[in-house]
Amino acid sequence: MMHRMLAVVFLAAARAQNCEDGQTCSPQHVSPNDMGILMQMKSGSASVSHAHAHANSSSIGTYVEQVVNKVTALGGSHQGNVELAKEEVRKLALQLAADPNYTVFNMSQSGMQQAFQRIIDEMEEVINDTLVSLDKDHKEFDIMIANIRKCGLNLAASNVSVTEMSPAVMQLGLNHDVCRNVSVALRDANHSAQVNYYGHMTNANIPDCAQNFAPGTCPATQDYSLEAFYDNAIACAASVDAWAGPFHTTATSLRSTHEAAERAVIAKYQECDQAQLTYELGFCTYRTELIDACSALDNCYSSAVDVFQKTKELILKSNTSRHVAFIAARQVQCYVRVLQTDNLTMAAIEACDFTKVDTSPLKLTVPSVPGKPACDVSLVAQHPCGAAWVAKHYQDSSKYWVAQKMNHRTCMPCLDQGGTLQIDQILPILESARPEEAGNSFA
Ligand SMILES: *[C@@H]1O[C@H](CO)[C@@H](O)[C@H](O)[C@H]1NC(C)=O
Ligand SMILES: *[C@@H]1O[C@H](CO)[C@@H](O)[C@H](O)[C@H]1NC(C)=O
Ligand SMILES: *[C@@H]1O[C@H](CO)[C@@H](O)[C@H](O)[C@H]1NC(C)=O
Ligand SMILES: *[C@@H]1O[C@H](CO)[C@@H](O)[C@H](O)[C@H]1NC(C)=O
Ligand SMILES: *[C@@H]1O[C@H](CO)[C@@H](O)[C@H](O)[C@H]1NC(C)=O
Ligand SMILES: *[C@@H]1O[C@H](CO)[C@@H](O)[C@H](O)[C@H]1NC(C)=O
Ligand SMILES: *[C@@H]1O[C@H](CO)[C@@H](O)[C@H](O)[C@H]1NC(C)=O
Ligand SMILES: *[C@@H]1O[C@H](CO)[C@@H](O)[C@H](O)[C@H]1NC(C)=O
Ligand SMILES: CC(=O)N[C@H]1CO[C@H](CO)[C@@H](O)[C@@H]1O
Repeated sequence: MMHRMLAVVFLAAARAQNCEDGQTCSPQHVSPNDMGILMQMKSGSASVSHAHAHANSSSIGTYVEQVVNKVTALGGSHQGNVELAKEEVRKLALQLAADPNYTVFNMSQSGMQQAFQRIIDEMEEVINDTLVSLDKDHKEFDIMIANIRKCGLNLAASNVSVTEMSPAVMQLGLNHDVCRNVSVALRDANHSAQVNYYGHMTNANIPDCAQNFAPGTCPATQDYSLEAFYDNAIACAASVDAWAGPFHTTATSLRSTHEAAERAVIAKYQECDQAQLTYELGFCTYRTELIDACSALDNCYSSAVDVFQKTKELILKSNTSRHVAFIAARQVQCYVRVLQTDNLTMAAIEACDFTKVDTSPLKLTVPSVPGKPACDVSLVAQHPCGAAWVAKHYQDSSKYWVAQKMNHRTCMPCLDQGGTLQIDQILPILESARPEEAGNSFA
């Protein structure tokens, strides 16, 4: 008796709940026919005759059958329908449980087992749909994470050094410094060779007597006899002869040494100017590649993350509706099993509560977004021929060749974004640069 009272209260509460939901208010939802059957069920007597019992059992059977047909029609993949189906079956279970006369109706013999099984199967399909959808969402996450990672792979495949200055470009800078270093010694060698050569020529030390030879003649002096004069001329010629050979040998040697030294230093300057140009072009090429690579990474990464975030929002919504459908489907199966097994106790009905449904198969694992790989354009913030770049690479007196006041050629600036030379960068450089073909000055 206690049991029954409880059940009736529970049923009322369930109906009130349905009305609040705005889904299944009893007046609209339970047809007049259903209500009639319900009335019959409720007015049925515990001590009915066999005939009566049979007749009322049939009525209960008809009612159950109607609900089951309705639920079968409501079943399927639509999640809202699963919720409605759940309400119908739950209500049926509650109504039957509330009626002590129900015991005269044996559900397991009602010939509705097939219909029950169909509902259970349909709910299994709904559940399978949610699991398939979960799997699809996990695969979607995998693809999106792979796409984000691909941005980093593209960057690595570009072979551009993105976290430190390109070693190849640094090597070009070193080549240039080494060349200028070597040119210091060649410049000094040329200077000494010229000093030696000019010194030899300006201090010729021609024997004094040679001054007495007028052009094309022997020296003519009235004081001497012709013989004495000739003897003097021959003696003078001997001293000039002794002087001229070594003078000539040394002079030609010093001259060719100086010429060789000058050729060598000129060749080295040209080589160093070329090394400088190669360095500047190499730097600018690297700069363009780095900027392009970092900007490609930015675009790739931000759009891949954007896709991830937007899709994640959809997936989270889908997660919520999956849970609703999954739980409702499991509850429908639970209520139907209560009916199927003639186990219409409140304990059995309450065991079908949504809180009792195990949703662990629906666990959605949201991956975390892989971080953006480093790509550092600040490595090329200073570049040819910005003042800071030139100061660091060509004007830093801690460099041997700079301290030795070796000049460099006019810096070739990088192309700007539009592909043109940045003339305003050249002008200040021109002033500090070595004028074309002018000799290097000494300290
Ligand atoms: C059960 O059936 C008996 C006899 O048919 C009837 O007297 C009684 O009121 C019924 N009980 C309910 C709760 O409908
Ligand atoms: C229902 O029918 C089954 C099978 O005939 C029987 O075992 C069971 O006791 C019956 N239950 C009731 C409540 O009559
Ligand atoms: C649901 O999935 C399980 C396992 O994936 C499978 O065995 C079963 O046949 C499926 N049921 C339906 C109704 O699709
Ligand atoms: C990157 O470097 C590797 C090995 O040094 C080379 O095999 C590959 O072709 C390079 N890729 C590009 C795009 O330059
Ligand atoms: C240039 O020469 C100086 C002095 O010999 C030396 O200390 C320095 O390492 C050299 N620099 C390079 C780049 O070779
Ligand atoms: C060689 O040295 C001399 C003397 O310092 C200088 O005048 C001349 O310009 C130098 N030659 C070159 C090519 O630098
Ligand atoms: C998926 O939905 C369930 C039920 O609303 C919730 O408990 C769970 O936290 C959600 N999962 C994620 C990853 O948000
Ligand atoms: C009936 O329901 C109760 C409560 O959930 C459960 O413990 C019992 O096993 C069920 N009996 C059958 C035959 O399903
Ligand atoms: C006792 C009782 O209410 N019996 C009912 C059983 O069902 C028939 C109709 O099928 C009614 O006429 C009886 O009154």
